[in-house]
Parts: sequence; structure tokens; C-alpha cells
Amino acid sequence: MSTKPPTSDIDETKVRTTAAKKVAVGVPAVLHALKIANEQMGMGRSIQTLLKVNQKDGFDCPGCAWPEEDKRHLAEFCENGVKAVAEEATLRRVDPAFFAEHSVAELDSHDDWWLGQQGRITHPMVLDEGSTHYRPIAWDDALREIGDALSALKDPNDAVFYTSGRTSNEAAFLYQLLVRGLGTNNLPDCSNMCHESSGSALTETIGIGKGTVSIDDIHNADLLIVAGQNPGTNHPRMLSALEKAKQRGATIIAVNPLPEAGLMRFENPQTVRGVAFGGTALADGFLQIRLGGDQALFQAIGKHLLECEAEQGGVLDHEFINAHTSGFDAYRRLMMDAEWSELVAATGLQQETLRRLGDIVRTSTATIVCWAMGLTQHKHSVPTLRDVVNVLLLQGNIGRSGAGVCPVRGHSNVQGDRTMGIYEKPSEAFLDSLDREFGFEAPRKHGFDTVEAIRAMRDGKVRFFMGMGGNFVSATPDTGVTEAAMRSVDLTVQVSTKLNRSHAVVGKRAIILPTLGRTDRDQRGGRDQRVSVEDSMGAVHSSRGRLAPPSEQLLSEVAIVARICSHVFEDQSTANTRRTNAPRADWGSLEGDYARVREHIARVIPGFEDYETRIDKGRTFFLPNAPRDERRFATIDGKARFTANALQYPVIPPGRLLLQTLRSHDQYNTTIYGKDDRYRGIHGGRRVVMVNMHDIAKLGFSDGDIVDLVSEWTAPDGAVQERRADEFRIVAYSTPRGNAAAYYPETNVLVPLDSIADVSGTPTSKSVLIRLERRG
Ligand SMILES: Nc1nc2c(c(=O)[nH]1)N[C@H]1C(S)=C(S)[C@@H](COP(=O)(O)OP(=O)(O)OC[C@H]3O[C@@H](n4cnc5c(=O)[nH]c(N)nc54)[C@H](O)[C@@H]3O)O[C@H]1N2
Ligand SMILES: Nc1nc2c(c(=O)[nH]1)N[C@H]1C(S)=C(S)[C@@H](COP(=O)(O)OP(=O)(O)OC[C@H]3O[C@@H](n4cnc5c(=O)[nH]c(N)nc54)[C@H](O)[C@@H]3O)O[C@H]1N2
Ligand SMILES: [Mo]
Repeated sequence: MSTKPPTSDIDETKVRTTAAKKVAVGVPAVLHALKIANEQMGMGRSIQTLLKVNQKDGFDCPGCAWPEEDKRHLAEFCENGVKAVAEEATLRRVDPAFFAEHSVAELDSHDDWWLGQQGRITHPMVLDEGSTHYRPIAWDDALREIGDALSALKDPNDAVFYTSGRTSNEAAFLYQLLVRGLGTNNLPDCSNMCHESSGSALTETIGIGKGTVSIDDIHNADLLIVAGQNPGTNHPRMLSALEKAKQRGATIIAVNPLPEAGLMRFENPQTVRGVAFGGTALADGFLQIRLGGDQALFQAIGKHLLECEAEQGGVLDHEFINAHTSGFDAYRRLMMDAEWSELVAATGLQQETLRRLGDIVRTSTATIVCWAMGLTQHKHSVPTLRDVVNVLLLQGNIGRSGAGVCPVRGHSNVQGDRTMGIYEKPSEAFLDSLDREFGFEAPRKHGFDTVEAIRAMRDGKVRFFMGMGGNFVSATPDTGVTEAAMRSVDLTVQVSTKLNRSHAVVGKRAIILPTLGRTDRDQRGGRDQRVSVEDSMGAVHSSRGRLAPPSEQLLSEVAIVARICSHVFEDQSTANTRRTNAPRADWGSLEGDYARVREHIARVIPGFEDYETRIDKGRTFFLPNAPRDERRFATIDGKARFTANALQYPVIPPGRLLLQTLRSHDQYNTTIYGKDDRYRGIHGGRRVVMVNMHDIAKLGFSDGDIVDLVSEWTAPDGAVQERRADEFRIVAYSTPRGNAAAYYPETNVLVPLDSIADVSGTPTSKSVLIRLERRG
């Protein structure tokens, strides 16, 4: 089998469809994953690498943030984990010869699949202003140029520093220190597009922006509601945990517009039973909800519980409500007044079904609600999640075994990055602590989130952009606007492992800094370094790569940031001597031994005391979680807060569809592993739009027709704007009437920059109003 990259883009005329699958994982998943691993890195390296995923002395899987179980299996096997690893451990290389061969314009003409499949970047590269091709640049020159550009800024707020969620705790901590040392909080991150709505709603209501459950809680739950999440593809290891809960008697309810395979039936490749007997039917109930109907669903549950309490009593946990919460009366009044007819219209589910779900919740002894992007990427996501919290508070389902909130995070260290201070709105306590440790005064003014950063670039206010990982140009909304915005910046810098569109759509001058990934051995100061990460449930552990890096030229993220810090905060030869308010640290020693970085973290961030020993020898420790551990709620009134939220849901005008943009089974965000979405029965291409068969007929189309997707957006000034994505094939699919689905990032061109969630500012990627237009 060849490890060579593809030479042409995806041929979208080759799309085939088959029946959607009901079973996830199992033997086909093992075979598919091994095929991809073999193509990227050959069999020997595949096996050597895969044996080390999520083992106590190995590396943290760069796939998702789902925690490791305590007793790890020999190969914590997960198809999409294998694909994530294979992408990084690939033997394919993007070297200076590659850049000499392909102009930047040519790179931009390719699709995301072709770009990502070319392999690991091996050398620092620069694109001079007006040049057509990148050329190699020495590390020292590149880092000095970056330092000089930062020092020359008239206002530090003219710079933007993006972070994706793979960056280690150590690198993230230094990076935010660099940024605050320069004098800005412009730290947008992928979280702004991801779980920001969860953070906003949870901080306000329970006083912590994270979930409150552990993996044991999942195992011990009596009822698990999994809403707006496709774990079979995006968090496959979660299915093992759900299976265990199920074996212990838990009820699992899936809430989703699509019947996603993993939730319907799951074959565990780790157990003989899973493979031989056709798997476990995971979900006991599947509620095919309308897009954006979840606030109504949780209000319906709340209303049902309150009505039952009024009739017969014994439903609510009055002790908990009295001792630990505020706002109950206002919430109760609003729910008692809610109209069933409206809850039915918003969800598209019958009152009978909503009542039955309410009864399952009523009789549950311990309930957990899990969710991901289906609940966070709507205009009304924050009120939706507040209503999730309301339901849990009614029965005291926070801070006891088997119960709580479980926002399932995306990137493998996105939660850790936040803990380390990657946040445009840092708390005063965090900044105070940073000031004390580094002897300077960090800026207090809040910075730009992702959408605000794009607006500032669009308006010509940004001179410098740096991306610590990720693919800003493809991942963000309104591709046309964002690309033009990025091109207006003077200098753009990407710290990356693999090639992507953010290397092709750049500022006037652009630098690529190639870096080590999780699987790579990181040797500094003459020994192997480890980094550390935090999973979706607040457990921190170390990660150490074992593979020979793709090139001797690579620097770790920690080393890159430490050297930039040294240039801007220390270098006496530049304008920096005038920088009086700069953080003080021994930058050289930090890059030589990451334990020195952890010493700083241990002093600055609560919960990291004795950091080094607590991650030693593969150990894991849990960060304090006041709601979970002590039922203590750091909200404005010190209570868990019931909130009364006016009901919202999308209204779809006639002839239009509401589009959700989601992930296929063969992609990791903007990284496209392959051309198939196996579970949904879509093969060989990605430009498809899934539509209910009755809508297809009603709109005058047929399955297989090629259409343009045209998004319609009424701007704040009342003007109607249109955005277009060309040539999508209609696929008849099981989705509620009026709802459609298509893959991201291809559809990001349709998401208006100003279409964001209230409070959290997250782009409404799961709620885009479109019409279908026939081609030609
Ligand atoms: N293999 C793989 N793993 C990944 C990723 C990846 O791309 N590939 N990405 C990682 C990242 S960063 C993240 S954030 C997570 C994403 O994990 P998910 O949130 O599972 O990802 P999406 O594909 O966006 O799927 C959204 C799900 O919500 C449903 N949904 C959409 N709108 C609604 C709604 O209004 N209500 C309800 N109830 N459901 C709705 C969709 O049908 C779909 O099942 O996965 C992480 N893990
Ligand atoms: N329409 C729509 N848009 C969305 C979403 C959606 O559901 N719909 N989802 C949103 C979500 S949830 C998220 S999290 C964002 C994701 O946004 P990003 O995190 O910005 O995007 P990724 O595709 O995960 O980034 C992939 C790139 O990261 C780099 N990389 C990988 N590993 C490493 C590493 O270890 N170090 C460094 N320095 N670089 C590395 C590689 O160069 C790779 O090309 O997209 C958001 N955008
Ligand atoms: Mo995400």
C-alpha cells in the first residue's frame, strides 16, 4: 500500500449513497481505521504508535477530550482516535521542495482534503510580500522578525492571538503570558465557536464553566440524556462508558434531529460480546427533535415535573432547592404558564412523547444530561442550557453520584487551555495571581473573541495575527468575509503541524512555524519532555510522544513561545529596553525544562499545587469542582440559580430550510481524513445536503439533484443578505421536516458573521436559513 499523498481534489461527481447504518464501531471500524493508518504511516509504525495511545506512559490521544477509563485497555481502541493519530504520525512530508513546487495561489485552489493529506510541515517558511511562493527561513530570523513586529506595534490591541484546543497546558500558559505581557487580552480560541455557550450558561447558573460529572458518574447514572451530540463519530470512547452505564441499568435517551448510528446501536470492539452478538442497543428512546427545539424540550420536562409535584408531590428535591438554589419561584411560575401547544410546535414532538420523557426524568434516581454542538451553536443556546440546568436543579441532580451536567468537549485539551488562561475575558483573580508571579501588570480590558477578532480584521484594525494551531480561515464563519479580513493583516504567523487553508489565505507577509505534535518525541535540555492536558471531566495527566519527529527542524510549542517571549521581553538590542511593564521569567530555562513552567502554573492557578508529583508516573489528578465536590456555587448570590427564560425557537419561512453544519465520520474539524460518512451511508464526496424526502418533493426537487445552497440573512439594519455555496447534491435523509444538514467547513461560507448566539457570541453553525436553487 502506498503512503503517497493524493494528486487531485475530491471528485464530487462520484458521490454514492447507501442506506444509513444503525450500528456503530465493531469490526468494520477496526478495519477502516487500520487501512487509513497503513496508508499514512505503514504497518510497523502504525502498530508501534497505536499501542501507546492513552496508555499511562504514552501520549494523550489528539482526537477528543473524552476521559480515559481508569483501567485502560491495551489499545484504547477508537476508530477516529486512530485516524487522528495517523494524520499526525504520517510519513508524508511538506518540505521546502513542496513549497517551491506549489504556489500559494495553487494551494488555495485545492480543497481541504488535498491540503491536509500532503503531510507534516518540516521547515519554518516565510512568504515575502508580493511573492508567489513560500521560501525557507532560519528559526532565529523568523522568531526575531516576529518579536520585532510585536515590539513595533503602536497598540498591543492591534494584534490577535488565536488558539486551537490541542495546545498543551505548558504551551498555553506561556502563550497567554506572552500576550498579556504585550498588553492585550486578544486571545480568541476555538472554544468561542464550540462550547462557549456552555461556559456562559454554567458559570452564570452553577458558578463553574465546566461540567460536574466524572466518568464514574456516567457509569452510575440512572438516566442519561444525550442531546445534540454524535458520539459514534466524535467521541467514540464515550460509547463504552454509555454501554457500561446501560449494563448497570441506566436508561439512555437520544435527542437529535438525525438518527445517529452510535446512539442507536453500538458494538464494542473491546469485548467479545460486542463483536459476536450484534452489540448493545444503547438508546432506549430516540426523540427526533427539530433543530433548535431543545429549549422547549427542557421546558416541557420542567413543566411536567412541576405539574406532577403540584398534583401528587414527591417529585422535587425540596431540601436541595431550599438549601442551595435561588430563583425557584420565578422559574416555576413561568413553567406553569408555558403553553403545551407551543412546546409541541417548537420540538415537533407530540405532547404525549414529551410527557413520557418527563415521566422517565421524574422516576430517575440520578440524571445526567450530556451535550455537544447541537445545543451550543444556536442563537438561543445560552437560554437552552440554562433550561437544562433548571431541570437538573429541580431534583437535586448536581453534586451527587450519577448526576450532573456533562458538556462533552471537543479538542483534546480545549478545557485545559481555558484553565491556563486562554480567554479573552480573564477573571480579576487570575490576573492578580499572574501579576504577582511575574512582577508586571496584566491588562484588564477584555479582548476580542473569534467573531470580534474577524470584525476587527475586516475593519482594518489588526496588524498582526498569530494562530497557535488550528485553521482559523476554514473553521470560522463567513468564509468570504474572513478571508478578505485575514488578507488585510500585515503579518500572519501560523504554528502548525499540517498544511491547511490558513497557510494559503494569509496576510501581506506570512510565516509558518512547524511544530511537534502529541505523538512526537520532544527532547529539550538533553532529555525527553512531557506536557500535560486536562480532559472533559477536569482530570489532568501527562502526555509524552515516542515517535521520531518528522524533521529535526521542528521546535515544540513551548520552545517557540519561550523564544518569542525572550525576544520581546528581554532582548536589549531592540526597542524593548523601553518596555517597562513586562513579565519577568527565566525564559531559557523554561524551554529547557517544562517542569519549570509547571512550577509557575502551580503557583498561579488554584488546584495545581504540587503539579509535578501529581502527574508523575502516569498519574491523574482531578481539579477541584465546587458544585460537584461540595455543592458550593460561586455565582453572584452564592446559590445554584434557577433562571426564567423566555422560550425561543427558530421559525422557518415557507420554501426555506434550516441548515445545520456538522461533521462527517471521516473528518476532524477542518482536517478531512477521507471521503466517506460511513454511518450515514454517504460515500466518495462531501458536497451533499441531507433533506427530508417530503421537503425535497414539496420544493420541486428529486433525490440526487444538484443545487446551490443560498443562505438568507436579515442584517441588523434590515437589509437581506445572500451567501452562496455552489453545487451540492440533494440526499434524501431522515431529518425533521424543514431541517437540513451539510458538512462543515464547506458550508461556512453560508454562516453570516453577525449570526451569533446571544451572550456567548458563538456562530450559529447549527441554524442557517437557506433555500435550494437549481443549477443552470
Ligand atoms: N472524529 C472526530 N472527532 C471529533 C471532532 C471531529 O471533527 N471528528 N471534532 C471535535 C470537536 S472540536 C467537537 S466540538 C466535537 C463535536 O461533536 P458533535 O457535537 O457531536 O459534532 P457535530 O458533527 O457538530 O454534531 C452535532 C450533533 O448534534 C445534532 N444536532 C444539530 N442541531 C441540533 C439541535 O438543534 N438539537 C439537537 N438535539 N441536536 C442537534 C446533529 O444532528 C449531530 O448529531 O467533537 C470532537 N471530536
Ligand atoms: N460551520 C461550522 N463551523 C465550525 C463548527 C461547526 O460545527 N460548524 N465547529 C466549530 C468548532 S466546535 C471548533 S472546535 C472549530 C475548530 O477550529 P480549529 O481548532 O481552528 O480547527 P482544526 O481543524 O481542528 O485545526 C486543524 C489544524 O490544527 C493544526 N494542528 C493539529 N495538531 C496540532 C498541534 O498539536 N499543534 C499545533 N500547533 N497545530 C496543530 C494542523 O495544522 C491542522 O491543520 O471549528 C468551529 N467551526
Ligand atoms: Mo469544538
